[in-house]
Amino acid sequence: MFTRRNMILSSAALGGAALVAPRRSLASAVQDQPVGASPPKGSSRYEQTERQWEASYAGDRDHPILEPGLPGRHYQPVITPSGASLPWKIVDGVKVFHLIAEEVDHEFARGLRGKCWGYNGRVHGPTIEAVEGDRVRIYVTNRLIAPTSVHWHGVYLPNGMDGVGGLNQKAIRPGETFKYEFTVRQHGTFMYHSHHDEMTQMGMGLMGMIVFHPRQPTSDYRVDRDFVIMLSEWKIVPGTSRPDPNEMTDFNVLTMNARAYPGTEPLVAELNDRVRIRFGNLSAMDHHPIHIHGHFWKVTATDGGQIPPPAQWPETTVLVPVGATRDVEFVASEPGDWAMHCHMTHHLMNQMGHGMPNMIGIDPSMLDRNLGPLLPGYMTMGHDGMGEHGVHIERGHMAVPDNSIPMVGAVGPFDYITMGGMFTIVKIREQLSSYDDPGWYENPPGTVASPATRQELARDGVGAAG
Ligand SMILES: [Cu+2]
Repeated sequence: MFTRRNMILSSAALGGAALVAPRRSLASAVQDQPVGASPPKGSSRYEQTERQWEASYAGDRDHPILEPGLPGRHYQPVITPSGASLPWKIVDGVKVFHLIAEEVDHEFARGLRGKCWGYNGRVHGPTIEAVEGDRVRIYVTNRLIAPTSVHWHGVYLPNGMDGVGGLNQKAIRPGETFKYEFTVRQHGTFMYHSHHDEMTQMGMGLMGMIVFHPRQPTSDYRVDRDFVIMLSEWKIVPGTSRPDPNEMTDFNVLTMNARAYPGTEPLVAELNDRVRIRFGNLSAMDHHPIHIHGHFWKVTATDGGQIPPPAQWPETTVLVPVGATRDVEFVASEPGDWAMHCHMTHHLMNQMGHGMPNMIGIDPSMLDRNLGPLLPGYMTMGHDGMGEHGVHIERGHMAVPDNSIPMVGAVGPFDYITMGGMFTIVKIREQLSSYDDPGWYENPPGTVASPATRQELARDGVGAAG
């Protein structure tokens, strides 16, 4: 229950004093302040509110270890498009995972590969899934050329398991295997990432998602499709394959689960499926407003936990800040191929979108004629925008450097799709025999925007050019 008192308590907890003050004394300090309509101190309603606050913010440090949660029985596994979940085994009632940090030859999209760092042969690392009450033991083997560590972002755990190199543990040297162990005391969407030489190692791809399922899910937790998407950004100079982790502003490969459109795998749902998408953002410098077409969603959780239903809010664009997760949920009520993408237009460009001169409105034909004898095949681009780049590259009119991808897009069912990067498609179909990619949507007759006829223009009194 959100009351004014809770809000005051929680905002007090966000203040600097909370870093050193024991929770109990902080709460009692706040008790002395007059707080409008909150229940009187000492009343049972007051104590109940206090307990709820403590429970929702502190979790249960003595959470019992329960039998390991099993897929299909205790939880419905999540789907990581273009990715996978990390396998585990049970040893004496403990769920045992093994992450191996290593160099990975990773494909961002057809035509662009990177020498990245990842886990278990993947960029990003596989999604770690567990259930509240699970005792988890996660081995981390370092096969990199540099020391590393793994931090479990948003997770309650003993301080020495938090994975901050130098602060909480010795860095894991190349060749060493460390062991992290804790009891899962919460549910929600979290992340893991290197917390040693962070700029370099996260810029190289050392990150992944964590999902903890509730032990006793309420009916509103159940969904039909539960997707996980990590947002990140890279700098890869066209013609090279090593991400540049020193880049600070000019990222040119923007990814969902480390894939750039057209490399992203679509999200497939059947009509009226309940869909959850768990976004995480570990980009170096950019927040990403992720927008869905044809629907709105509710923001249902952050990496601070579930938002009570009365406090959830509807949006069509959820801002996923750096270092945060956001869960959104919606009903797939509208059939079709719906775009879902970051709304920052520069995050919809693949490599080469940056550092271009502004040519809008300039007639380049004279320049091209003059340069033709010197540079056969030369074509000035950009005088009508960037949309034509992809088309020219796709048709072979324009060469691109080895190991690089066009600025934008891919061939779509109607025309060239002029978006790349942090873009994917939510495919909703009335009937599905499987959740495999169903291909392009077949629009019912008369439901596609098309050129107006002469008769229609005359009927509606709309003057047409030409
Ligand atoms: Cu973005």
